[in-house]
Amino acid sequence: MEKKSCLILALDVSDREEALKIAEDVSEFVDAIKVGYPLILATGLGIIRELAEFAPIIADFKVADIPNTNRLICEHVFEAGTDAVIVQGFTGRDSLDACIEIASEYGKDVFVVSEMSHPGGAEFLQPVGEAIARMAAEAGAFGLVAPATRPERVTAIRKIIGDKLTIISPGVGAQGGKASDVIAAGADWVIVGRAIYKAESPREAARKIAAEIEAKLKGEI
Ligand code: NUP
Repeated sequence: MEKKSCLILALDVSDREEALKIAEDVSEFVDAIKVGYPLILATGLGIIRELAEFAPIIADFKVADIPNTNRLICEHVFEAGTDAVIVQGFTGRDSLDACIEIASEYGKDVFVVSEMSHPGGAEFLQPVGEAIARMAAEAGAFGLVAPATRPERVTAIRKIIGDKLTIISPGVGAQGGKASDVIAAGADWVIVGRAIYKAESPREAARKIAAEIEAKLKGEI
């Protein structure tokens, strides 16, 4: 995944035409499109290849099962044409290893959730988030998912993993996080859903967030 705008679109709409239209409109300003259960359950896995014409695709299935089931899920995900999959880390090293093994067979990437961005993410996951980050680094994951709603946690996780892994960070916009703060805290990419796809002009919303990130990276703000 090439780092240009440092922005990833979370495309959680449920209509195929709407999804394709938004993807086309914003493609100039996003480095990847993240798809998950809402879009895939509504439209089917085939949408992945259609969307892949506009940007690399990250499948947010938060895979969280025993190693054999994880392996089977990841095979389907990569066969469908995705470039990366998001998996949970709390299931342990063997479950994560199964995902990474399949990903490397396909030449694809695995992102591991270390801590979730919603308030409930602080209840059970946050206390083990740093241990999950360490495990993901040891296991050879490509990156981590860390919360834009708590930039200080992104910084703490960045300290643990150094430059070894990338960080993608959801929670900007609708959940209250600010793109430039999260990039300053150490994230490589911010993930934005509703603040783009629910905007009157998704293209303009994406352009503005990309411009904010660029200004931060150039030290202009
Ligand atoms: O911790 C997480 N928080 C989160 O919001 C991990 C995620 N994968 N996500 C996803 O990011 C969430 O499922 C949604 O697809 C996207 C954020 O969307 P929005 O809050 O910007 O609309």
